[in-house]
Amino acid sequence: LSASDKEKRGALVVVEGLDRAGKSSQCELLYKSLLGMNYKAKYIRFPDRSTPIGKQIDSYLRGQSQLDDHSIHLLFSANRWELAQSIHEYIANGTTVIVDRYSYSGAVYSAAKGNPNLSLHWAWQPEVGLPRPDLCLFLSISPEEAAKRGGYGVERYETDSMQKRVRELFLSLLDLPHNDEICVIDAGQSVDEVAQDILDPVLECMKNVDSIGPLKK
Ligand code: DGP
Ligand code: NA
Ligand code: NA
Repeated sequence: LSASDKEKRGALVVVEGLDRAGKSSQCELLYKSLLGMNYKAKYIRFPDRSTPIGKQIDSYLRGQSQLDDHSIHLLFSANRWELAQSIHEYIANGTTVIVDRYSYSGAVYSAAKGNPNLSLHWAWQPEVGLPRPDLCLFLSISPEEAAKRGGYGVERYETDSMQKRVRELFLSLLDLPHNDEICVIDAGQSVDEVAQDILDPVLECMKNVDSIGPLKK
């Protein structure tokens, strides 16, 4: 690494997509690639099921508890806020943070439930002020293709109708002005091809990091 690379802050890179788009595998590959290139990197995923709030979310997702739609929505958001300070700290010390799901999943999955009192706009508001990603990689795959990958599991949102609505809402969110840093990746390709498509924009983004700001309305 050059001297100027060492002084730079880390980048905040978010990976988003439907269930079974390959996010977690790609996050791990990206994490290992960056370490292999001697960059400091950290991999985190949301929901972080290890915290007390995360345990409530885990129980909800596995169908072991019922919660009001707004209530669970705010818990997911609170789970991101729990880690906001440590994300800032990692980035400040030069560590690039790779995040498996973030505010985009947060807004989209809740709005996809079709509750008339829970719009995408409402769902976005608790995210305002969280560390704003430098880059969001959207792993794009059709719900049909995703479902073929070993089938969905038993968790709450893993149904065809839910995934279809989630995809439509993801696509509508990509057009909004707070998301100008989005990069759409064809996640229907092989694991290696997807990894290659991801690495270039991430390295480019790491070169160009500027001051970090908050997510906007
Ligand atoms: P994962 O562990 O990545 O498979 O995510 C668990 C499930 O939770 C997945 O179906 C997506 C959903 N999810 C992730 N984040 C949020 C969120 O902030 N809000 C809601 N409603 N759902 C979320
Ligand atoms: Na899942
Ligand atoms: Na995943």
